[in-house]
Amino acid sequence: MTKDNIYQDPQAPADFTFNSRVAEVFDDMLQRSVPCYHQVIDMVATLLARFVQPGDRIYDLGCSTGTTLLELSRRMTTSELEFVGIDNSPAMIDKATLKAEMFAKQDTIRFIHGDIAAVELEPCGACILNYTLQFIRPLARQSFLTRLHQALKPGGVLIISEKIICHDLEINRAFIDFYHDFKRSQGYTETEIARKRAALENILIPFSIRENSELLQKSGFSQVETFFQWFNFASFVAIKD
Ligand code: GEK
Repeated sequence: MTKDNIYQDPQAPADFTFNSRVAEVFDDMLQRSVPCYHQVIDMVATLLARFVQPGDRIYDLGCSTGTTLLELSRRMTTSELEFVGIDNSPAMIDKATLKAEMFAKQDTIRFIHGDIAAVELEPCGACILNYTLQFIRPLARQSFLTRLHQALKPGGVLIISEKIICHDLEINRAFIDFYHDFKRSQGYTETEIARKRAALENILIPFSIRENSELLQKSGFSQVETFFQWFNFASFVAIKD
């Protein structure tokens, strides 16, 4: 796995983009930047095993290099599921496609280049949006989630993981400090942490748990629960009635 040292470079882009340089180091970047990344995938697999039906289509929206779908397809082999990953970064889709070929999963998983806020979604049993809604413009989020609600079959499941903010400023500050401690423990320097933070300003826009839950409810999901939280990261599950 290629090591992420993008923000050691003073010439790194001022605004974060999912270009080929990022795609190259992305698996290392996510593991070292998203607390409990693999545990969350594990919990997603557990939830899906419970809620999806044989033959269901499972979308991973903002699938990046395909890690989640590769893991799901490895674990959920019995019920003939159709796995579809969509991402608007060509470099990510190229990498995901290569990884699927490497693990002989090219017949089980389709990776599609497209804007998740615009592509036509076919009826599905599950939608996964891990660490991706935060990159969709806040004003576009509700209509986007409403489209996901429409695409899901009754009983279908939506899974969302996000970086989150807290309404209490002191708690918010503490959670961000704990997150930066985590990044230091993963080998990132102060400069890398500060540069990445500046590059994500106005690009990654986190909501609170309450705002995300309200957004999901306004988009048609009456059942919403948090199934995981690590300080300023949370995962939600919502079921379509
Ligand atoms: C994982 N879920 O491994 N349309 C399609 N893709 C988009 C859009 C959009 N409008 N906006 C952003 N992306 C993955 C990690 S990363 C999270 C998701 C992060 C894509 C973008 O290209 C990138 O691949 C992904 O969403 C976000 O669990 O980098 O913090």
